[in-house]
Amino acid sequence: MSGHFGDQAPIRFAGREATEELAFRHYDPDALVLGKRMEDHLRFAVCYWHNFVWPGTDPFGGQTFERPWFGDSMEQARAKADAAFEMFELLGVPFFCFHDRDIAPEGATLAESNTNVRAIAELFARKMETARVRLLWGTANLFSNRRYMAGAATNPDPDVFAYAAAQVKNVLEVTHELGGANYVLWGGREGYETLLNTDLKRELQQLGRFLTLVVDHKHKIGFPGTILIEPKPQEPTKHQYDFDVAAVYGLLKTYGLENEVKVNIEVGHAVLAGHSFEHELALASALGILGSCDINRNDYQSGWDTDQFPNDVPEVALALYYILRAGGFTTGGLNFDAKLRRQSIEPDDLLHAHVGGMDVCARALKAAAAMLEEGSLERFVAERYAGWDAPEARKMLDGTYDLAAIADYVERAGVQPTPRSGRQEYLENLVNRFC
Ligand code: XLS
Ligand code: NI
Ligand code: NI
Repeated sequence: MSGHFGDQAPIRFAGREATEELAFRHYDPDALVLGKRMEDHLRFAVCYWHNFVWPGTDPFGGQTFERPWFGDSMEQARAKADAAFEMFELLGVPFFCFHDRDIAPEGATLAESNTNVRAIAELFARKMETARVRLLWGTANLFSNRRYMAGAATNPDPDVFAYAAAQVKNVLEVTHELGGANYVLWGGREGYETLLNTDLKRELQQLGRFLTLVVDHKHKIGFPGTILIEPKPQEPTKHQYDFDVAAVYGLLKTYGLENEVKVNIEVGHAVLAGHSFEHELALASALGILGSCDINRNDYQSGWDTDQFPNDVPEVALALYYILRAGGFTTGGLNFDAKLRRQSIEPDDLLHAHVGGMDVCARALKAAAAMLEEGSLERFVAERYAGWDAPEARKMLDGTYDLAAIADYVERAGVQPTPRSGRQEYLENLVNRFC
């Protein structure tokens, strides 16, 4: 059948020697890595918005993509769904993700918008009877419409809070009905531009209440998926309340939600926050809130969210190393929240982008698994902290010793710390042997 992607056949694993351009050279869904199928480790998802909605604009230029489904009618929304499912099948990805406003046009009222979303969700459900793609997560767009210019949950106007809550209720229910594995809340505009017009304390309380409402509703409808917050430090608002993993954890603790909500960590957002991706992953894992990832990268020279497809194997390998160490994904996965460059206007540019990204992640997975199996990295860290197994060291942590007892111990035992090398260069060389 000829569709948006012409007569392109489904893209298959053909190995390193593949001669066709559109083939997987490393991503072999059934290959076992650490005893688990590659597909089940990586849990790739394609995002609806950048691929099928974004017109290719930049701050200086308008639309560059000409997709037949661009427009505001339900007929175009259905054509868009056809193209999306065609691409999911060609790539063989196990998951996709969407915002309510990606899939269906906004109506004059919320009721009308919700009806549109539902109609397309029903179309998805019918397509999913035969397609193998599943829903990784759904989310509500609480940032594009001008009503949200001063935030959604953190808006000074309670009517906006109410509207956003009603919108989330609809998408959470649709996500549940489609068997979604997670529901994502990205802060969108939950932040502020200037303190001069902002009651920061009140806005944080509103945000806490909003999150609690979402979690309560999840339980009420019996949604078994995970609620995820996606941290981002700036863009769109100057000061975002969900700046990074640490800030989100603080919010969750404050509102007693640390066992209810996890994080969806995006590479580019981590970089914008002045962290590395693996820092955010390791911290989330240490705090018990590692949920899922948006695996698009940023340009290191540009100070904004450029949402590019991953293409740096060592960078992704380190990230996957920490994901594997955390036990891998349960409900989460790797979502390509990535967009083409605006000159890539051919339909098959979308395929090349995803195939490349999936192959990079597959190579990185193999490298990360090898690092873990070989074990030197883990051993080095374990040995570095081995002193803490000594009885006197334990007493300092378990409460046996107070400050005075520790001082006593230092005197009694003649404690004299000896500095040891952190061996960073040796460890970096070690990592490079696997990538
Ligand atoms: C924006 C975010 C957004 C979320 C979903 O920077 O990455 O795309 O992933 O709302
Ligand atoms: Ni982003
Ligand atoms: Ni994202």
